[in-house]
Amino acid sequence: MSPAPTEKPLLATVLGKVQDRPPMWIMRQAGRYLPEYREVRAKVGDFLDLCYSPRLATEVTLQPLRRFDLDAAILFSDILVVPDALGQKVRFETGEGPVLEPLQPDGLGALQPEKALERLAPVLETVTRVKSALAPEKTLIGFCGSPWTVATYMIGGRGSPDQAAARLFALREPEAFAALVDVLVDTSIAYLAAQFRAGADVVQLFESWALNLDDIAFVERVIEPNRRIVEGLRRLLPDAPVIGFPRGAAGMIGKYAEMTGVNAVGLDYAVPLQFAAGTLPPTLGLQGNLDPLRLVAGGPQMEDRARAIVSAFRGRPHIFNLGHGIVPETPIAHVERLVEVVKGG
Ligand code: 1CP
Repeated sequence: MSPAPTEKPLLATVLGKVQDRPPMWIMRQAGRYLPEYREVRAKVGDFLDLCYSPRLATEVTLQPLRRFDLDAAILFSDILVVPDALGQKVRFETGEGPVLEPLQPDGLGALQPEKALERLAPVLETVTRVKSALAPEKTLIGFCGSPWTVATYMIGGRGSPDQAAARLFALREPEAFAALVDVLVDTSIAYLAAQFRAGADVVQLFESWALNLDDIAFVERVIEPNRRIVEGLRRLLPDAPVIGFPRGAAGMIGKYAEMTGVNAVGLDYAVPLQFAAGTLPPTLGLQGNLDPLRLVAGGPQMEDRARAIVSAFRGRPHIFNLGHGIVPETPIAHVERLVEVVKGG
């Protein structure tokens, strides 16, 4: 008889297993709060060069797991490698975030979906390298941005507090917007399937800008494209485990989970614990949802809230995480303490 495969507790939780202590990872766990990340980052010029270097991207993917007892590695890359691979050049300006040449309604023809996977080959090689370096009980998380979130950057040309450019584009140019979403859905399906084939155990759809949408727009721009990605992915890889993170979905989160078919949902920190525990289906995996600023401040307020989160979701599949990305000013000692609290009590 062949030996039982080593169980990956975090993957098992995504698939519905209830654990005594929640497995955990930290959103944006490889990044600027780590001195060893900043050291690697200083050696490369453009941020995208780091994403497209399998050797360096593998190194920074593994860095947080060397320091902390986390249950998963998340591929080091960015959601904006997809527009870049489609041929819409992306630059990262220091202190300013991403900058793209804003997409015009007549500019869709210039996108090159047929070239995207080839250009993403270095990222897929990173997945393979990380997989072979990772202990068997660790879960490897792949990801992409969801179509609406990626479209907000492609249309607006940068991050914005209200995504007004993309919201207006979707309303004024519905056909061009639908064509853009089609390109992003198809590219994301192929890209995520390739990540699974390269070694990812689970993928997360980052819908970081599921905010500022009325309920009609939420269904059309968030639920429907995410649903199509999950469906398309499972046509290629039945049972592919997917975590959806519709940040800001608020009262629509249950509908999002039900209609997209994701295995688990990431909760942002504004989702009330009792609302999530009381209204979301008991078999649905929940991930989250400590406010990243509680981790910056540390101390009893952080520890009490972390325990309250663990306790609210006890008895159901729960992955402990932050409710959004860790911020650069987070003290490492606070992360160490958080891991102790979640894992030990
Ligand atoms: O110079 C640098 O080091 C740039 C900082 C940085 C890093 C470390 C950016 C620029 N991206 C990343 C890595 C990254 N981005 C990862 C892998 C690291 C990990 O998780 O361990 C992941 C999963 C992302 C995903 C990502 N990129 C999202 C979704 C998650 C979220 O925070 O909501 C989004 C919205 C982006 C866009 C992006 N990339 C970088 C920045 C500063 C931004 C946000 C831009 C904005 O303010 O709108």
